[in-house]
Amino acid sequence: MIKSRAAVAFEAGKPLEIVEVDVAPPKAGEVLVRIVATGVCHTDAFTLSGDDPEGIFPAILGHEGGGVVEAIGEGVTSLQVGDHVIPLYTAECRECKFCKSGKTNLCQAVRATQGKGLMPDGTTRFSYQGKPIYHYMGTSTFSEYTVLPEISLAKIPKEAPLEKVCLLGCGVTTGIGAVLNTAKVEEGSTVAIFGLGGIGLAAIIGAKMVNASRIIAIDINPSKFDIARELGATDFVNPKDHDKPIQEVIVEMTDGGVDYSFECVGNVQLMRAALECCHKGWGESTIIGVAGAGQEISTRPFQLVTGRVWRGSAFGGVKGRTELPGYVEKSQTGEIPLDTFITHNMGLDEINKAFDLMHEGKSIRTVIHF
Ligand code: NAD
Ligand code: AHE
Ligand code: ZN
Repeated sequence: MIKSRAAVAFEAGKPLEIVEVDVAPPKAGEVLVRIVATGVCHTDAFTLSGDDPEGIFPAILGHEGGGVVEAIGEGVTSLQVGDHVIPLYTAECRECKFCKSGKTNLCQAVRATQGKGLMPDGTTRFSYQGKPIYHYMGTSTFSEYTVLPEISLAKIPKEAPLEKVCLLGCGVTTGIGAVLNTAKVEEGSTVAIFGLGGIGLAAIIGAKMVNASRIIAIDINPSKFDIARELGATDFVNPKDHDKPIQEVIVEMTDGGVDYSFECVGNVQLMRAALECCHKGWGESTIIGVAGAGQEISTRPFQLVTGRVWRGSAFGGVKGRTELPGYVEKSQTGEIPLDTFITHNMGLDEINKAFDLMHEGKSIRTVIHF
């Protein structure tokens, strides 16, 4: 057992508490990681709010980390002590039906236990005062030390700054990947991006990478427009400035609708708008935002009958162990400007402030340093 400073979510809807937890050593096929830095993603806030059907408490949240391998369990072959890694909430075993399909990044090797807050053997490595603390998304990066399956770690070059590339563990990769891997946006396309947080802004980078002809950035918080412009957005729309439904505004701006849209908020009404602002005959809308328990999407089936397509994307369709090193490289060459996303840096003790800044619309990403 080792001691680890961690931000524990003891109850839904309550602030995280910084305590010293006990971390058990890695078992077979597992790896102990010292987290150097972690981003805070809206999904952490979503689960803390109690809206996540898979939310389980007490747990150690966090899924956007960067760290160093401290110890390996029996049988671990792809990682060594000292390796730099990014934890993956979407594992990549390369052996399951999903991995072998060539059609999805949704490896299912450890997904069932991960959703229950447990390691693959059905137990937890975290405890506090002798009582179990659950894992979260298989990553639990809000802890100085965490344990993950070997297949849930992407090895990255040691030169890459962990306090920046941690953002590739979720938000930045998700937005870019949704454009490149899920929607496969082509050069010259028109694109609408709903929500300009870490995910939506990263989707703008993806759209710029493929030379989209128009990138329409939509947010009810106009303070997000400057960064969107810096990253390559060409048009800016605040739904609050319009009396008519936002899909009608976009359709009018684009001679019938966009080729591709992305919902990066988690609002089911906005998901409908994002679908309905797509061009008749071919427009495709990708849902990235996560909606709470009991929420459902709706539209007239005629929207699909007449050629629009509704998709969804998890972690941008990215296979982490295989593809993340390439994303890290792009961040080092500046093609993925991670600094633009990091609006705040702070220590673990201040982590609740990171959640406040997100809810107040004042941050894009806060990086927590251990
Ligand atoms: P964020 O809070 O940083 O950004 C959300 C943005 O949406 C904010 O700028 C906010 O002003 C804007 N917004 C809110 N309501 C809006 C509305 N009605 N119209 C237009 N804009 C509106 O969040 P984030 O970290 O960027 O995450 C965005 C969503 O993506 C969340 O639901 C998160 O859970 C989800 N997510 C999904 C994946 C995935 O793999 N599918 C990965 C990461 C995050
Ligand atoms: N647990 C929730 C859904 C949460 C969700 O959709 N998670 C996204 C990642 S969000 C990262 O910030 C995801 O990848 N889902 C795929 C998966 O396998 O979890 C619920 O509704 O039960
Ligand atoms: Zn996330």
